[in-house]
Amino acid sequence: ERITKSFNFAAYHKLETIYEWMDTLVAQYPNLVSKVNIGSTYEGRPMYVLKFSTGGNNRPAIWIDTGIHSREWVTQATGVWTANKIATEYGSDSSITTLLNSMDVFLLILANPDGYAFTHSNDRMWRKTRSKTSGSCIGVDPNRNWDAGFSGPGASNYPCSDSYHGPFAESEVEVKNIVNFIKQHGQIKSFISVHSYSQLLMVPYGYTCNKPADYQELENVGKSAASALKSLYGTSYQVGNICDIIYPASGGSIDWSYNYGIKYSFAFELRDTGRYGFILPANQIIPTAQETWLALMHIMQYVQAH
Ligand code: ING
Ligand code: ZN
Repeated sequence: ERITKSFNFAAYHKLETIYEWMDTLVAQYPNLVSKVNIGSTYEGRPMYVLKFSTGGNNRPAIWIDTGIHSREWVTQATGVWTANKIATEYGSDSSITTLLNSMDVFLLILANPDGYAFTHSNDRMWRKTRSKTSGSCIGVDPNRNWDAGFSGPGASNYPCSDSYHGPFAESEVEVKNIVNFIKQHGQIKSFISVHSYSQLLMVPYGYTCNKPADYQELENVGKSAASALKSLYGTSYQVGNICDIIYPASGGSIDWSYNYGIKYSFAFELRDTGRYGFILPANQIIPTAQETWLALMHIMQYVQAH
């Protein structure tokens, strides 16, 4: 109890600290939170998904990942805050309670553990995995490596590029582990991937500017979620399809999840719009997480009702 209570949610933490904190959360809320090891990374680190469940048998579920790009530190920090929010307020917050009485939530806070460790040890601006393919450059962009328009527009063939798509789709074990988990689960109704920065709430597609069949519904949900987010601190988000709102980007996770059949596929770009960019001051972690929570909750409640 003491460890969870004394954890500083307003600071950026190393991988080991976050992994230890996850254990304290599971220990404190054993009937609600468990840890699922979905496989190991290229460098052999475990990938832990926090499962929030009040029972049932493979209930319909929400997937949320943060930190697939390791340098986007406010996303992993938001993941930690969000996990704590869900665990501590189940039973008192009526929207969390109602949600978890019919659905499960899976939260992968460190979607790129090797990259995250590297941002602490060597290069704060590292984005990719740490896999070795050919030549001297290291790493693949794990958000260009999914099997959706793979190697198309907005991805690089060049292994030294920050947007290198990799030698083949799902070449990155971190991506493959997530794909295996989602397929094996079979009941994921919403797939939400959290990036920073730019203050955007995006829906498919990135590999084409053609809009998906469900575009209008997704845009409407996104706009309502963005207005809920804005209600707290006035932070403005734009909402739209990846290709039009940011840039063409192939091999992205939410394009894969949408085409796989998970209709409610969204990607966030959290604060800010560039003043600090990836190096967002730690005093913005909690406000960012709090406002993002309102958007996440809006999406999750919509999914629950549909
Ligand atoms: N932006 C995302 C990127 O991978 C994105 C934008 C999201 C593209 C979802 C495709 C799918 O480039 C950042 N900041 O990483
Ligand atoms: Zn990113």
